[in-house]
Amino acid sequence: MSKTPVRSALRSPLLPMVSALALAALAGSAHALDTRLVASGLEQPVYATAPVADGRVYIVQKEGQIRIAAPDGTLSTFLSIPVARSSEQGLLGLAFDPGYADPTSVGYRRFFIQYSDSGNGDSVIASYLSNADGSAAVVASRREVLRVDQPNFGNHKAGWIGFKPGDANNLFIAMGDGGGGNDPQNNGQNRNTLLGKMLRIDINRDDFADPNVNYAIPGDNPFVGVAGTRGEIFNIGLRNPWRNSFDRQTGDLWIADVGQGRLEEVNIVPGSSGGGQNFGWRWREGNINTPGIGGVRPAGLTDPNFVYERSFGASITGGYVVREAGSELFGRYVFGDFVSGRIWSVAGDGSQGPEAGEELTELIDNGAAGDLGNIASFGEGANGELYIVDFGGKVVQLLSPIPEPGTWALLLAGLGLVVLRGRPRQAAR
Ligand SMILES: [Ca+2]
Ligand SMILES: [Ca+2]
Repeated sequence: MSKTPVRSALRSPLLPMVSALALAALAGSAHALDTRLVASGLEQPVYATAPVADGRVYIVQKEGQIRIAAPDGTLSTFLSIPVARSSEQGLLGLAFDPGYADPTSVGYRRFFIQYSDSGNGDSVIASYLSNADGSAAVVASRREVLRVDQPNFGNHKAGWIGFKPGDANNLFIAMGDGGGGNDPQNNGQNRNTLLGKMLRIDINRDDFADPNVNYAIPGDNPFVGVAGTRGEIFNIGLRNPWRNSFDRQTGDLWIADVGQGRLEEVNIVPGSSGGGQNFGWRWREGNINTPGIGGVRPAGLTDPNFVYERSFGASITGGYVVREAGSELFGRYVFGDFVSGRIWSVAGDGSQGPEAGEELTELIDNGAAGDLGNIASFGEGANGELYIVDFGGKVVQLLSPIPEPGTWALLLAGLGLVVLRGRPRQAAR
């Protein structure tokens, strides 16, 4: 595992003034990124978010619960529902309505989840309302929005849902290819199924008389009116886009698609794009023809922004472009890998893979919240705080990496030596 222990220190404008002694002291002590333990003792957490800046973090557990971590780490249960939970099934996604905290909004107190139906394993999007103080979901408020039939495989259920900044009407939904090796039903390229796609639906209108189907197809979706293509589709050719995010400053959609046997990949849909990209699965895995499947690269595919191979990890967990004010990682994309447990920051324009980025794993493990294991997800707070979700039962907040108090003391001691050693020369002039 490569290490970059002095990345913060090397950027300090003070360094040219500091003696070799102070530099050595700094390099020896800046081995951690500051972290805060949000909660521990969780059962298979897979997501974390905070819709309001009140100190509470909402954490999704795969087996069907949403827990609230209070500022002191105390846990309470916000929602508990039955879900199918074998393999990659479960309660997988959570998105608070952009109007959640606005009493004048149609989305006031509303949130959305994606989960696997406990009976037949279908992927279900449903909405709920919370109670007045946000401490518990109102179970009776449940409203089914969309249901996608799933084949009889337990894997590739994707799960992420989210809203694009500035667009309160349309919910984006990540759907995996339904599972199995090599996408046996070719769902990723089948435009008549919602599997293997990024979807975009209007949750404030209803095109369907069916009381259990409650959404509308946005008129500006890329395939509206195109024969043989479902209007809900925003992007095609995805395998298992487990964790994705919008850059809250640019509106870019970062899709992290889990690879099969060779390559993990990241794709960016620019904020200005109306969608319609074909990201290639199952013909393409990353930037190669899928071994055993692909022939000649089909025309019109969009290759990933970057890929990585098995020496880095085996299941990408997409993260966020950091937009927390004051963070030294501001503008960089932070993501990880579930299997290797490694975490990187790379350029915020998608031009770098992990080999060209900065590995943060060791720096985070050495922080106050301790070692992380399987990285299941990242999450973002109301002010852009970055959370890291450890599937083993922990959520950690990555604090803006500033030197620790002990580092500053050593740095100042080093500066003092410089000043003391400089004085006689000044006096001699
Ligand atoms: Ca309806
Ligand atoms: Ca692809």
